[in-house]
Amino acid sequence: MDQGIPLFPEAASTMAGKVDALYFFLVAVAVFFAALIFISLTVFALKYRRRSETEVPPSIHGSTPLEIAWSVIPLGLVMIMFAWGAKLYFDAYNEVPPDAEEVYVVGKQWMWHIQHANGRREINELHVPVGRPIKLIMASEDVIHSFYIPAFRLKKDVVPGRYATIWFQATKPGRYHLFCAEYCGTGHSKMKGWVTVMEPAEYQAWLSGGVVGESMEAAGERLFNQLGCNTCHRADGTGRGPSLVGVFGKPVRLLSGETVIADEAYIRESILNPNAKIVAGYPSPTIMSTYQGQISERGILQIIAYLKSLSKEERSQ
Ligand code: HEC
Ligand SMILES: [Cu+2]
Repeated sequence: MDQGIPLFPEAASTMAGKVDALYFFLVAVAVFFAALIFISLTVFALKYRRRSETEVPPSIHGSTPLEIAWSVIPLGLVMIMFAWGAKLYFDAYNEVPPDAEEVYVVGKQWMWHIQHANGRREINELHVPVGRPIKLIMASEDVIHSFYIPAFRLKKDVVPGRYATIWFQATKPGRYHLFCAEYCGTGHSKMKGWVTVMEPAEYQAWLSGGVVGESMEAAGERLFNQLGCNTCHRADGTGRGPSLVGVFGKPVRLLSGETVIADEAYIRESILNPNAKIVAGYPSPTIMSTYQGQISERGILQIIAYLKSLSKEERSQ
């Protein structure tokens, strides 16, 4: 892989072929028109060159069919590019398969912290099984980073203050480059690593091999109790705040009359800026104080994993 400069990065995800097809189409259109223009330029220059000092060409006053042709054909072509590109974008970033395995990623100057649901952590390394959809839930601890795996044709900015989610399905075991694709300070060029795609059995062994700490869920539960969230948010609903059992993924009625889905971003905002959205039936301003500065992005992701598990338990009952 390190020999020479390959013309094309390896293709190792279900998206790669689709992105390349669009890319080849764009290149083909560009090459076709570039050739058409250069050839006509040369032919016309030769064919219609001035042959004598007195030669005066006939004057031409426009042509409606020509005008229509050179407006409609390019319009058709760019609409194809637009629709094709938009479809790929939605496939890549929005249509996350519901059975995707979740992996949590935190970017910080200048490394990628990765944590798997069972608690296994890695830095600048991401291990995934082949042939299974993986969803990455990504946050930044400081500035904008961009998570980039060329072999998967996958790139997503990770902006502080919000979650970025992407998914992929690797198709080929191997080791692939991982980069930060957004200039993020002096150490930016060192913010890179490897994605290792493994056979499922090998991956399972790897996953359970190096767990030193607790699962995301368990860490979240511990934090939840440590920070005193459990004193107000009691499972039986008798606390000063609402019970958070079964809240994740469901619609929440707000004091403002709006209804929002309790997704990752909503939970994060509830912890860092509790007044932004107050649950219907509770006083404004809220009695919940902000946890800004008391909890890291990773801690918030752990609490989210814990709240998700509370929703799953409820569903399976
Ligand atoms: C002093 C009591 C109190 C503490 C401590 C507290 N909360 Fe809250 N929390 C509330 C109240 C009251 C609400 C409902 C009003 C609102 O939306 O702010 C709430 C709302 C929420 C919501 C939105 C719930 C929903 O049903 O939509 C989440 C999520 C949440 N809190 C998480 C946390 C977490 C995580 C912690 C600990 C880091 C925490 N809270 C600590 C009182 C508290
Ligand atoms: Cu970076």
